[in-house]
Amino acid sequence: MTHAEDAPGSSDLLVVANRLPFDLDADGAWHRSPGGLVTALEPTLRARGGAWVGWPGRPDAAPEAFDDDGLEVRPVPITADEVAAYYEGFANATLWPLYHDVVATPRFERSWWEAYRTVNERFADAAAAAAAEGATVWVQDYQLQLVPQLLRERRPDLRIGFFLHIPFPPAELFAQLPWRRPVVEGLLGADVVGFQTEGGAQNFRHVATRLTDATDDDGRLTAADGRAITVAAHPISVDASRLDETARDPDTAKRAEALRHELGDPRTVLLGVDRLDYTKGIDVRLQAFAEVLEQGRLDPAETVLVQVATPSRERVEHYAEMRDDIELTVGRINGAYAAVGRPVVHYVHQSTPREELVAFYRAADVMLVTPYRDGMNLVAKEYIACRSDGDGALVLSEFTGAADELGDGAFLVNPHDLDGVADAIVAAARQDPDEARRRMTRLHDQVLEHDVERWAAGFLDALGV
Ligand code: GDG
Repeated sequence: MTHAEDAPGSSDLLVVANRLPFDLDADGAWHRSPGGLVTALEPTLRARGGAWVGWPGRPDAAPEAFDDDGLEVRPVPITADEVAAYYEGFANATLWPLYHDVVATPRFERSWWEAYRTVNERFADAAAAAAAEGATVWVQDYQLQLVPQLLRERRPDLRIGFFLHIPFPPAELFAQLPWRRPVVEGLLGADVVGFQTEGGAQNFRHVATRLTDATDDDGRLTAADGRAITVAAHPISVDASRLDETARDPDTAKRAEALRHELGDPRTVLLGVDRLDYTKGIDVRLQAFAEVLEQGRLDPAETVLVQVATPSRERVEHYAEMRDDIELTVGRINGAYAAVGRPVVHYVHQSTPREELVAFYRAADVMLVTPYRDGMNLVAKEYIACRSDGDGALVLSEFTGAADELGDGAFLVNPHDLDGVADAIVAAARQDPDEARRRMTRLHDQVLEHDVERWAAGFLDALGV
């Protein structure tokens, strides 16, 4: 590992994230894994000879750094034990449930915390080694909250930003964390700390002033050492113009039509697309749908719900349980309402190719996004970006970051209120077509304007890049 006394690296702009934009396979070959973050940041990083520091996704692998067309790729190795303790443990069984309103009970394990600290130190070492004198480093997400401070200790010359993709919880919940103070101090190592919503930013300011000597002056924190820290909302978005283009492609329209046909040409197609995660409220939308069918408000002979539930974190305890519950519910609904060969719920527990997902978005009359808590929820924005035709409707949980921006045009629901979700499903499925078009056109314009590129530019601007 390289420490501060070594010569600085050569990158002026670095992204530090748990994962690299490439996956390493068992044969040692790299495969691109293009997410929204990568799409948004790659052009800027390449233009500036930037670097990406992250884990290659394979335990115990320690591949060499390499250059990919102007982007320096710096792998950080993580052992299998650390994956279990740092990633599956502290990140996904402690922080994830704690930051999502304790929807599941967080586990507080001292050995997980130790591993989290060790791995955060390794990321900070790797970033410190790659950064040029005075470089800007943008650290991503809850897996790496200690990195800003650790990096500042190693390289006080750097400009450091941090963005949290998930919600930052209210002080009363955050206070449960036995390591609450070091986590806040970790984040306060940054010059700019960004959140998805103003609510998250407020929660953080509150926690920071309560747990440390930082003071808050109208959104600008001053840390105990006198440094000014900007804390603000930077709502993330999607690569809207590319989605819009794919959705407008005649092949997509054809595929969407074919999908509806394969579903039995129903009058109404409802759609859910989520990582199979207990925060996403897949259970509530299934229950609400079942009630709507039971009450005869939608006819099972002419309504279909497609739920794409992408496999996720299968080695984390709560996830396996939740999967069983959801699959049981799907079976029950089909048992009660489907005709032979005509399921009312189509459940896909597989990763779906991007183009196919866009065709699903185009085919769906109603998109169901019902998380109990979600930092932003990109699926809601992707659906809207794909609806340049002005059709479709969005049922959206008020507990998503997306609701802050899209609340006006969506059918907002409280996912804890089953009656309310059921009413919204029916209202969305049966809304007046002219009113529907007005709503969707407004939403589409909003998402196309506020896309992920704008998000990245806004954050980098706040960092002074
Ligand atoms: C975290 C925060 C925040 C899903 N299934 C498939 C697939 N997906 C894609 C979606 C979307 C992404 O995964 C999921 O993004 P979300 O925002 O909905 O949720 P998280 O994964 O929980 O993301 C969240 C986000 O970070 C960004 O800051 O919005 O609040 O929790 O892009 O399309 N993509 C493909 N096949 C699938 O089967 N190709």
